[in-house]
Amino acid sequence: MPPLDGFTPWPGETAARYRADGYWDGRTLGGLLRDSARRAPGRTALVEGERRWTYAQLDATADRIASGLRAHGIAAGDRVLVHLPNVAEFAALLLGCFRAGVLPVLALPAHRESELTHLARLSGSVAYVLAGDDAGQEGARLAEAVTAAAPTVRHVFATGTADGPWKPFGLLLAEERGEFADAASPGEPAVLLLSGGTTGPPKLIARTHDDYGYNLRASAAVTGTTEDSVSLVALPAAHNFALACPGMLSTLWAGGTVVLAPGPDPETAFPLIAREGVTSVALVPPLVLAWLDAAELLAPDLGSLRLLQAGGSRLKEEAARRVRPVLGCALQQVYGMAEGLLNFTRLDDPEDLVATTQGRPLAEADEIRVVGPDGTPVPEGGTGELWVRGPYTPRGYFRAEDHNRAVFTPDGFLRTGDLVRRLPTGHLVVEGRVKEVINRGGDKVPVEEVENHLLAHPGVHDAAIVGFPDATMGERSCAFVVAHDPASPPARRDLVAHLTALGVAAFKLPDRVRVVAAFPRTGLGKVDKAALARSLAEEGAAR
Ligand code: J2J
Repeated sequence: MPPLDGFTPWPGETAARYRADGYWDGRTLGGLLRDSARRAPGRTALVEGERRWTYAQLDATADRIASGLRAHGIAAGDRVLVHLPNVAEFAALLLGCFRAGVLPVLALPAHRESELTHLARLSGSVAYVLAGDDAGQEGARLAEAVTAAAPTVRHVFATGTADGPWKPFGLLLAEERGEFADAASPGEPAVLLLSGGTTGPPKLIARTHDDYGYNLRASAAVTGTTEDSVSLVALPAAHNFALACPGMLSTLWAGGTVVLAPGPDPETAFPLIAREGVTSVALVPPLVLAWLDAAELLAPDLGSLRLLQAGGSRLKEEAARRVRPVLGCALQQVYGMAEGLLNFTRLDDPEDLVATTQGRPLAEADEIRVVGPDGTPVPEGGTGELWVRGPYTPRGYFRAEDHNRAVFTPDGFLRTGDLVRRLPTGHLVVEGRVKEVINRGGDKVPVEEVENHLLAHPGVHDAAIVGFPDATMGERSCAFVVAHDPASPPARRDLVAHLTALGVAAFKLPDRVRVVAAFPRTGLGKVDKAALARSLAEEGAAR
């Protein structure tokens, strides 16, 4: 298999060190399930609704999918765009891909034509897999849009029973023919994850079997995930947090049980927790708040729950301190990124650290710098941008050379764009960011991408998006617009319809729109977004 072009490997010496120190163990992600299945074939691996799979059954299904991919001419090194909710097919497909050396490209369920066509083209995917039933007509539109925009896409498969411009997912399941010989190489990319937001169009991050394998094993260790664990996957499993920290894959590596929830709301999750004896779950902060409020109201049976992980955006201290008394389980804060670096509060950390910090790095080998605007370290305890280099933080985005030159330092540090403060214990507090992303309760709104979409509206002369504080979501988005014709400026309704027609994920739609005559400018002539944010704050105060 030729090496994948567009992937930036770690330098040879660094890679050798990670291998020698045991971070990279030379195994493949396809092997992780095989090992668990050999240890305990009869244990329950996966639960989705009324459907259940033992490890032996899931393992055999992964083999059948690996063969099915081959039967459709999908070879090792090929990419497949995966756009599925939390259904068993998602797990089976991923494991089959790993075994076949095929790279899943993980789109989020909320993504629409705009994101999907971009991801299909960027990755050069040969197939697109979507949920046929749930999406109905929408699914047909997406399938047509992706195949029309990305000529590399030769196959579309859909789960469910609805007819559409696709083949049924079941065709990917070849007849059982015994164990599929693992076709992957540990040093090569295993999966392409979507970045939580950078400048310009969405970026992908290629994670290797070696690096993601470490991510899985170490996440299991730091969360106490074992074969006795029952992990509820309530956030979209396609997101790094719910996929591998520990989420779905790390739990399977540890031999525990994965329970896929159709949604993260308390009404769905609480009965599942009681029914399946769920021991851990990962949530974004707005959901933590929703769970806390619902638990106070409903007094559900959450007796089995031992750990609630909160991450994706900053959890307020007040919410953090309610977790144990209200939900009866421990809290773990997680500050992670699809780019690699993960920080966790530890299970034996003092309560104050758990309530007030976003954790410390997972690996001893994670090299952390906290730097000022000039790139030199800030004094110990000061706030600065986090730079990182380490055994599960790849050295470049996938096929994004120009961007990589701007975002990675010549010696391989990723400039995360997050502003952090480091305590003497090594714990980090996320204080803000310098990157142009709005963190809407864990959903990342890529500002530049949405601004460009707004500029395509005939009534928009110029557009600038800023965040504003929100008690539940942490932040929401406001689009400031300069109209082409000040006498008839576009309304929010028009702009939302425009973005929806372009196929932009719903969480990127601006929560507010403000029409202005001109943008305030900084001394350098750039749009003064701080001034725009202040004008929103004044508006709020004047109410
Ligand atoms: C503040 N900001 C946070 C936190 C992420 C585990 C957990 C989260 C993600 C994730 C992930 C934050 N407090 N606790 O992949 O495995 C913001 C930062 C970060 C960006 C990454 C995981 N946790 N953030 O959120 O790739 O700004 O990953 O750089 O979606 O989310 O976004 P994403």
